[in-house]
Amino acid sequence: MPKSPKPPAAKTPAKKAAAKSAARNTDSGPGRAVPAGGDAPAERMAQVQALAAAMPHNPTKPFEHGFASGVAPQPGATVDPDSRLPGASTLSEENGSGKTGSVAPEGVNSTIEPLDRVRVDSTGQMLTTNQGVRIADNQNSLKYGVRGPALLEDFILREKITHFDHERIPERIVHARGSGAHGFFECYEPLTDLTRAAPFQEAGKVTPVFVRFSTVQGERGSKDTARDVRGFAVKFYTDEGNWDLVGNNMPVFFIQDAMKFPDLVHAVKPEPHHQMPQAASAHDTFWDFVSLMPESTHMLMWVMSDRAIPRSFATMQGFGVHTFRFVNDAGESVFVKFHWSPVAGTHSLVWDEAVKISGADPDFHRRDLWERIESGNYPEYELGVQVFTEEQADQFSFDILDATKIVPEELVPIRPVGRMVLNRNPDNFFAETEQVAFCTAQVIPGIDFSNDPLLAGRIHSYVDTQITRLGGPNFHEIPINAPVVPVHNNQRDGFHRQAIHRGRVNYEPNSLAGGCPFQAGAAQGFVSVPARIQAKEEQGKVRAKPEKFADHYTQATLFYESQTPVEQCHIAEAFRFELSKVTVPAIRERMVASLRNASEELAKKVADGLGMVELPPPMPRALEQPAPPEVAKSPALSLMARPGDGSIKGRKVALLVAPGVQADAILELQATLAAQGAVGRLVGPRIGPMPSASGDLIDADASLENEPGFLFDGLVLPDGDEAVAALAQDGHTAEFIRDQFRHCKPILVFGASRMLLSQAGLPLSLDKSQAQGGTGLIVAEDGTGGQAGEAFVQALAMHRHFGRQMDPPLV
Ligand code: HDE
Repeated sequence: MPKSPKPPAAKTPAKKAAAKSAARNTDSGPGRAVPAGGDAPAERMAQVQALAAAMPHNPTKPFEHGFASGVAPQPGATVDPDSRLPGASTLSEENGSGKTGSVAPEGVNSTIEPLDRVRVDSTGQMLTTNQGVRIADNQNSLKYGVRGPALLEDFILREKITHFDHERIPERIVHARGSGAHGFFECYEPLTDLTRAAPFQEAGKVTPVFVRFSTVQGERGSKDTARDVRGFAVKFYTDEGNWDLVGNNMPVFFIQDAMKFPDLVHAVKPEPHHQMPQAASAHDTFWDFVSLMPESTHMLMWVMSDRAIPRSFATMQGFGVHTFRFVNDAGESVFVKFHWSPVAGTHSLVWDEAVKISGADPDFHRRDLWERIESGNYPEYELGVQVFTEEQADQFSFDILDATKIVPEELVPIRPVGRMVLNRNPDNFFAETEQVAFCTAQVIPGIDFSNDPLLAGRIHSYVDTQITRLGGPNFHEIPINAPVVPVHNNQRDGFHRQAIHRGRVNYEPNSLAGGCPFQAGAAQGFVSVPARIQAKEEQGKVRAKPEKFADHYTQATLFYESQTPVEQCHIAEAFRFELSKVTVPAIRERMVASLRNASEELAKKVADGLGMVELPPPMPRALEQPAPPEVAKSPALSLMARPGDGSIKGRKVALLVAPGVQADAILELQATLAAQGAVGRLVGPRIGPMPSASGDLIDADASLENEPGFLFDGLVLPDGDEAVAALAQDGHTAEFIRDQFRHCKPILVFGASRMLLSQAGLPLSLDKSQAQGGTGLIVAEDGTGGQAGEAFVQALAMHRHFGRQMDPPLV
């Protein structure tokens, strides 16, 4: 095995920064090999390149033909990597935990220890069948003579094809499209007075977690940026068993009773006759259903807001949605609601941008999560709890068992209790992210359920669906699902059983195994809270909802009234867009009639946008006199209320370049961005090296064509007459600039590039009074960075500059 040649090291800090930036992208790269050095992603990129370069062609190809070759196959060509780096699935494999274990031991398929037990590293190993038989020839099927018929006895071909034939499992009926990551939860302080749940027992206690984010409506291969709720499912591998907090990025839901879930999902999924549209709620059946289900109005406000098109999984909140219970050692219980808040703040896309991204990069969120973790910008969230007693709950104007209602923060404040950091990418998507099985029924001592009828349905549903999806009742043994504590019970059989139990006893009580495994008892085992049921004398078995569930609009109004004007605008635009896609006018009218009960202003705006001449009369309400709400406005419900830590980590900036570019300011800014955890990409008319104004070569790692403007969080236009002339000649440039402008993202314009702005039909300066904190359009008279660069970084940290927003857009 020849060794792959060592890649040359980067010589100047600018080259190092360029290499670092190029290595942080997973979708396109520079035209020439980046030099090694800098940091781990750059080193890996250089080593992967060297490894690939060491095998410029397939040297055994000529030996695949002819009878003589067939009876004496050649060994395959291999190259020794310079280190283990290029062979790893992920750079984050070094971040071990009690669940993930560590890095796969070299060349070993180990059968012991946490997940290392099943991790396989094939470095330096020969190809084998699933039975461990070494395969001499992986190129040809077995035939009778080189031109003869294929033989049935070819067990190697049949094994390979049979496995391939079965490589797909049924996808999740909802939340099929998802991305996952490992990480940990760390407790801030003991919550022993409230709960005996293992993760909350000591300050600094660390519990491994696996998180899966998802969209709901689309199929497994659908786009990431659909308008949709996002799943936010967390599996805590605690030392008292697994606890799954299977939440969403919105704190309420469409329906109040599990009985309606199949109807909701049938209505939102592609219509059954023609299977359209994919991953979209903008169609007749969805709006037909929800307009007949006014309890969905509050959730519709959330789904029509920018919450439904997050910028990143790292910039969205998560919620447990239902009311749960905390239970302490004494068996005392309080109600609790769970909230995850991203340290990076809550940031979203705008709709036009989301639509365009879904074409250019359907993996936008998956890529963002992966790249953040690979480059050490670990997504982090704070867990907060709202805790209240049963007596308090009885006084609220709404029912805490109703999943279409929030408990406003002004009524019950959120107490921060810990943080979660996602610091390791899965080694293998299928084995981990696809096979992970979350379940609301999985709780541990210290956590219990409320009587929310939606939650009750979920407690049944998850295991049930997983039995089909994962092929039988033993999916808890799949490594990603297995707890980190021992499992002992009398279950033995079923499809794909892994555990091999000693002995003949598989029942309890028994004497033949000394009574083991024996029940743990209240001190150590799970005990359900013996909650009182407030059954009235005259009430027996019944199919009905509690009275307060009938208030369908008060909190929809609260949400809308609590948004900033820009957010209100986006909500109206989203309703307008979605309802414009409905083909049946009566459905539109019904929805507007319902909206009138939540907000006259919103209903009017939507109706105007839909060309309705007259507003339909308000929809009759299920409850004419709802209880007066405790709060009329909750500023915490605005996305703008959580700008985050002000960092620019994980952001992507396009630095446009072309031959003759004044590269100094561009490279300086690229280095500044890299130092703050952002990625500045050199985007040229094509990828590859090009001379700068000073004659040095710079290397574009993305092109105007392969990375369009809307994929970036900010744009820098360079100085240099020749470069600007070249960019001006490429029609992509004006589109690039217009999208950045339209989506209200920061633009920095150096010297000669001012003409590119005018060419794109944009003003050189904007009325600053329109935009608090600046317009995000920074024009530097000359071609140097300095102050302009700093202003740009600040503008980037503000995310968007909505002072520029216009409906319809200016360009
Ligand atoms: Fe789910 N849901 N759901 N759901 N849900 C599933 O379980 C269900 C609901 C949520 O990343 C399924 O394994 C019912 C609310 C997430 O693997 C299924 C009802 C919330 C995920 C199921 C609800 C959620 C699921 C599909 C109404 C927010 C993805 C595949 C009673 C609190 C988890 C699977 C992952 C997945 C049933 C409503 C969140 C069919 C019956 C409310 C994040 O079992």
